[in-house]
Amino acid sequence: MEKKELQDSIRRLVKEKNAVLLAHNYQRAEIQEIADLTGDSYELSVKASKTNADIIVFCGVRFMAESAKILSPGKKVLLPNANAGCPMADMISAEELERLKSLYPDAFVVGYVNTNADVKALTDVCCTSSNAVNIVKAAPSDKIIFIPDKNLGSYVKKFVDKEMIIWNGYCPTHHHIYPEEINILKHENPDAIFVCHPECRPEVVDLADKVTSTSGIIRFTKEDPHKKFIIGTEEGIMYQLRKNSPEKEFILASNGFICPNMKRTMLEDVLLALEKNRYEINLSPAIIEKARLPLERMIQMSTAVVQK
Ligand code: CIZ
Ligand code: SF4
Repeated sequence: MEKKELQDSIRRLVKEKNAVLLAHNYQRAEIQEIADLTGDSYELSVKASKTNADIIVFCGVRFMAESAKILSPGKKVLLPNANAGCPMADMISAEELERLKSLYPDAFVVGYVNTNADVKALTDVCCTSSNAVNIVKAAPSDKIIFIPDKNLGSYVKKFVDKEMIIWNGYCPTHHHIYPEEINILKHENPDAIFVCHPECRPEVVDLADKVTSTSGIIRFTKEDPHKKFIIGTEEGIMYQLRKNSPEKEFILASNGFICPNMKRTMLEDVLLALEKNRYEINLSPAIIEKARLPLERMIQMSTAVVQK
């Protein structure tokens, strides 16, 4: 089938089955083009939970579809490509977190949303890349276990005066971008602003004019008066940037800035997901109940900080 034919068939089924089609900011352009909602994993999960759809089709990676299920236990949640995982989320298991917690029983556990559901269930609060600093500041302890991303953890550490025990996980896609590449691009484009994601290594983050989440990058580049931006995050975001700011120029920090897992989902997978109700996310009620608490606490704590 041609792209347009596939897209039309998907849209027809989305409607027929009362589904909502979500696409993460890193998905292929042809998927973002037909999504009902695009965004970062957390905002997509929250927005989908507020719809009256019976089915959530989450084009992203597994932990994201799990978060959607945690916030919408009554809905069927489908991950169109069962192999779309997140290597960073897989870098810490529930057993490893249990062991770490037993070494620091008085620490407060802050987990980046990029964690699997059974790990989330063992955290005290979740955070996103845009609220991580505020969540750690608001945590009711001066001792923090931060999982799983060491790069986001060391970024947060710069802004808080707390003891932080940071897990050694990282996103292979963001971690493999080096400061040398950025320096060359900055030299070639002295009029460009460098915007990057905090999952990048600290030497890259240090070169940034703005550090924020994917949705933060889309918002910032739209509002900022500059005309040219070097983009330090996954390639899929270029679709949103060009759509939101067609008059501006965006340069991807590296040609290799591609997450293979985010690119696994193809239009054919989305069509089959809707035709065959696959691949359904199944989590035990106990995990859903436990993993929901840190997500809810994140909302309470980020609101508390904003009001201060
Ligand atoms: O949680 C997300 O959506 C990720 C992985 C990135 C971001 O900053 O939006
Ligand atoms: Fe995981 Fe990195 Fe891919 Fe995001 S970009 S899904 S953090 S591996």
